[in-house]
Parts: sequence; structure tokens; C-alpha cells
Amino acid sequence: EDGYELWLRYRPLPQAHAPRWNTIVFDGAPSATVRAAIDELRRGAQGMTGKDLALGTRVTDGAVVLARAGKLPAGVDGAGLADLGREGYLLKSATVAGKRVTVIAANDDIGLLYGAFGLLRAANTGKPLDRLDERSAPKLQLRVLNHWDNLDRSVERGYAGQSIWNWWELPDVRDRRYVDYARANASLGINGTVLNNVNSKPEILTAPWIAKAAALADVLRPYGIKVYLSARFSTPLELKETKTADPLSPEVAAWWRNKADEIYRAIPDFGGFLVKANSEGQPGPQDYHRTHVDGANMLAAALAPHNGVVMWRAFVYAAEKPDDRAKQAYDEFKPLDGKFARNVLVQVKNGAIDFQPREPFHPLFGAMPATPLMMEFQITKEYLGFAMHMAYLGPLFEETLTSDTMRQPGGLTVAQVLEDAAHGKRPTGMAGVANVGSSRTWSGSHFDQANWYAYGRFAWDPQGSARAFAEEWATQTFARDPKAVQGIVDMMMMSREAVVNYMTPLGLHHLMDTGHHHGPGPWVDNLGRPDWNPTYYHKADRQGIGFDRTARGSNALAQYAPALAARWSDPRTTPPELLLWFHHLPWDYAMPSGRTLWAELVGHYDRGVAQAEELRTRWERMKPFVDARRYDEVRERLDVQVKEAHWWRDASVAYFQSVSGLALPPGARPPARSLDEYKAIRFPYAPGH
Ligand code: BDP
Repeated sequence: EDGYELWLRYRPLPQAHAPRWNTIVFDGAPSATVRAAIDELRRGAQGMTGKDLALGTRVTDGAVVLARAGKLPAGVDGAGLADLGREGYLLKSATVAGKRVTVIAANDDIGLLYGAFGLLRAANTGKPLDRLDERSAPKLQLRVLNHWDNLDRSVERGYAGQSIWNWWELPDVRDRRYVDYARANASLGINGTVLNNVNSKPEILTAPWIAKAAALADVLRPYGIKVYLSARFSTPLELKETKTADPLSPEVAAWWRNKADEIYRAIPDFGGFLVKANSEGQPGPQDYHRTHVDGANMLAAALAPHNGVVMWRAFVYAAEKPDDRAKQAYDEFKPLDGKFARNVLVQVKNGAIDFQPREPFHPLFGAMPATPLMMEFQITKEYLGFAMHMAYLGPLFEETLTSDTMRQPGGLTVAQVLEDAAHGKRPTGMAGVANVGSSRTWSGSHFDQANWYAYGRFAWDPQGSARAFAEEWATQTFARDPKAVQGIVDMMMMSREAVVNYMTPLGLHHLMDTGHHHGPGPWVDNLGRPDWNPTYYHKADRQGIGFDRTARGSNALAQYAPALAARWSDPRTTPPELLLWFHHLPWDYAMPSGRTLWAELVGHYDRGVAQAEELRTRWERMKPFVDARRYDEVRERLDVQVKEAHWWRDASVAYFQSVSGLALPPGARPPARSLDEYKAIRFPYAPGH
């Protein structure tokens, strides 16, 4: 077991739970998508029951019947199927002509494939298979991975080896791994992939690369996955095919129209463009004194005849505006609400800063009712210990998605905001920055696979549950024994909070060291821009700590709904986990626990370390349930996590103590090394940046 099979392991089931499938029935000539469904069902049955399922047209006892609407076997109740759309499916146990069968019903072939994966998941997780009555349909339309993969095969913020896209060998050589990638994504319902980094290069839109992308699109198509590309705004100018990249120049608009036509000739179902513009030095419409709307709509017009979309990122912050980085996306985008073309989605990170271990939800959610907002989560753990620390992101995703924006009487969660655009017949979606690479484990570690899994499941159902997804994942990936599942899931559910505690407790953020973002750097204050420095974010001094985002400070709070802003403007009614995100407080501020803020902060760091140790102890209890190799590989990483949790805690406590001048709270362990020693630690050649 080396992890390559992901959650699609299909190990033998005990007799009592094993499906009694005998044949697969499909009436008609199977498309490539239906063939993928049949192949997967055969693979799953083979693994779980040892039986080889033949494909036939005759319904027998134990048949798995794949049927499109209109072709349902007589006696099978297809009620409600029409409402499930192209991608939804029904799973039903039924009796057809006296035979006990399992029916997968859908309106389209892709629904049959999703249904096949749904059925296999049900079997693999021990659901009773003789009383199936499941209906499922995605709540978001675009469920997309964003690969930050460069054309030289390096991966920005990638910790799982080189890019899986072997650009050099494409288009002629199509690695078999692309098919397994497609299976994994389809098993979750992921239906789009942006192949290249948001920090994009002009070459990706030239003929040779379009051919490479087309080859990938051909492999992924049967699995319902569309290919998208990140487009660099200045591409025509940099390729010297236009004299400007001004979005209002007719020459430029014509260039993009022709480019879109060229791409669609090679990839008829191309998804569209993802664009990072006027952000962190990337070119954009503002270089020509135009707006994000001008830029996005010009590209949207080029794609519209082909039904393509533009995913325009809201991750913008400019050096000239030193006020508060957290406010900038809202300030720029909120006034543009309702002005984007119908095939534009604005892609917004979950929080207003940058994929931190914890952030409050981004204030744009709920604030642009006339614009489809697409969620952007980061699956790769740039700020949560790379692929070295165990941090199951399900709770992070869930926390954001269940946050109440309070933009409507009765409440309006972030998940509802994402789903809402559908009512206006505009596209909806979620993006996840992929953690997939060419590592044997795909994600750089066994447990990081769970983050890909949970992301995909939340993209299908933003109102899903992190714990339920963890249970499914652990059962399929590690062991079916309920004791093992319980143990592993409990570890997963505590892991992200452990990281928050030993890295950035109580609403602190962006304290990671320069560039690579590995390890603590709360002291860093020498970077080119103020808002790249950790000291900018924690603002610790002799008196206190925290970023004042109330009306007395940057007033970022005013970007939230008034009721929420009011609640969070008082430290007493601010959730403790967001306290220092919104407030600058004296070190002796009395926390609800009765301890001072200083003592509480040190207490959180200590808890984080204890939790990391606890993760390791709990894993040791899992030894009897897990195969030796994966057990050891996880154990090895947990040792690193414990070591680095100590390092984070000690370096942070040493630094904040040097600033506050306070003695350590009674009983607190002094840091193992001096502050200067922590400051001197360097990581040349760290991955991913
Ligand atoms: C930051 C990353 C950087 C990305 C940027 C982005 O450090 O590598 O390019 O986000 O999302 O988190 O564009």
C-alpha cells in the first residue's frame, strides 16, 4: 500500500456486507463516459467481492442497471429524476420482473458515472445495499481544481513533487496517470481543472500549448472534466501580436476573440479562463486605467459564443494602499456589483487575507448579490505545514461555508451565497487550489489526500459535513473497522485546530517566515511592502497585540453586515478565535477564562503542542488497523509535526515575550532556544515558491 489508489481501493468486504452484484446491464451502445462507469463498477466489484461482472442487456438477480431517463426498467420509480439535472443521479434497490436489482438512473451519461461512483462509495462504506434509495445532484455548477502548475513542471505552493502534467512529453505521450486523476476527480464530482498557474505565462496560449491542453482535455472528457486555462492579461502584447493589452482597444478584443476561436477548434468544450489581474505584480486592465469589469467583460465577450466562462479573481491588494490589506478586495469589487457580463464569476478566497489557518469569511460574500461569487479554497497547505503537518481542512471549509453573513433576515450563509446565483440563472462554483503532484501519494502525504476528497465533496454539496466526509474518506482509504474509523476521524477533526493553536492562535495571522511560508517569522519587518511583514499583521508592542479593524482602527469591520459588524466590534462579543483579527488589546486584557490575554496566548501555543503530541499518540493506537508502510509513513510525519509544533510555540513565545517584556505565565516552559537562534533559521530551496 503506497497510497496511489487513494480512496478508490475497493478492498474485500466481509460476506455480510458484500454487494450481491452479478452483471451490469446497459441497454444501448455505451459512450466513453458510460464505459468509464462500467469499468469502475467492474473494478470495484472485483476488488470488493472478487467477482468479475459481465456486461449484458438481460436483467437478472443481482444486476446493476445503468439507465438514462426514459429507459428506466418497468416498475422503477423515476420520480424526481427530471429535477436532478445533467449531473444528478438516483440509486435504487428495485424489483424488476421478479429480479432484485440495483438501478443507477440519470438524465445524462455523466450522471451515470457519478452514480456508479456513488454506488461504489455506498458499498465501500458499508451502507446497506438492498434498500438503496439515494438521490444526489450537485448544488454548484463549476467544481474546479486550480493547479498552480508552471510550464517547467514546477508547482507554486506544491508539496507533492513535480506537476502531474508532463508538458514536455505532451501532446504525444499521455501518461496513464491522467486517467487515474480523472477517476479520482469524477468520484467526487469535480468537473473542471485549470491546468496552469494563476501567475501565468503568455506561452500557454500559443499553438503548441493549446495542443497539449487539448490532449489532456481528450483524456479527461469522458470523466466529465473540462479543461480551463489561466490567462495572462498581457498575453497578446507580450507575444508581440498587438501594440497594447488595453481591454478597450478593438485590436486587443479581436485578438482574444480569435484566440478563443482557435482554442475551441482544438477543445470544443473548453471551460474558459481564470485570471489573476492587477494582483501581486500581474498585469491587468488597471495598467491602462480600466476597471476589472472592463477586463473581465472583454474576455467574457470572446468566450461567450462558445459558452465559456471567465473566473476573475478578487485577490487584489496594491502597494499604494497601505491602509489595511484585508479591505482592498471589497473596496475594489463591491462597487462593481452587477456590472460583470453574464458569463463572469468573481472568484473570492475564503478569507480577506490569504488562506491562513483561520480567517473570518471574506466580507465580499453576501455583499455582491448581483454577481456570481465563486469560492476559492486552498487545498495545498501553503500556510498549514505543507504536506508535513496533519491538518484536515474539512473543518476549515465547513467553518467558512456555514458562516452567517447576516445579509438577510433569518440568515444567509456563505454556502447559500454560493448556491444563490443559480436562481438568476448565472453560473455558480467553487475552486480549490490543488494539492496534486506526481508524488506516489498524489498529495505529498497520505492524510493530505483527505483534503482533496473533502474539497470535492463540499464542492458538490457546500452544506455537507466535514465529519461525514472524513468518515467516508477514512473508511475507504484506511480501514473499515469502526474503531479505526472513529480513531482516525477524531484525529482528523482535531488536527486543523492544533495547527491554529501552535501557529496563529486567537485570530493572529500571517506570521509565517518569508517567501516559502514555512515556520515562524513573527519578527519579520524588513520586506519590500509593509503588508508583506508579519509585524504588520500582529502589531505587537509593549502595550498589546492585534490588528484593530474596528472603527477606531482600519474599520474593515464596516465591510460586514451591520449586525455582524456590531457584534464583532466589541471584543467581548467577538469569538475568541477571531479576537486579534479584529482587536488590538492590552496584554493584561481579561479573557473570559479569567486569564490575561498574555497567559491565554501562551496557553494556546501550549495546547497546540499538546495536540500535536496527542495526534501522534492516537496514531500509535491505530497501528493494528493500518498497513505497515502507510502506518510508518504517517508516523514519520507526525514526528516532524511534533518537533515543528514545539518550534512554532517556542519561537513565537520567545518573540512575543521580547516585545511584551512580560514574564512567562506561571508554569509555562521557557523556549528551548534563544530568540536570535530562531531568527537565524533559514530554508534555502524550500519547495513551492
Ligand atoms: C498567495 C501565494 C502566492 C499566490 C497568491 C495568489 O503565496 O504564491 O500566487 O497567493 O493566490 O497565497 O495569487
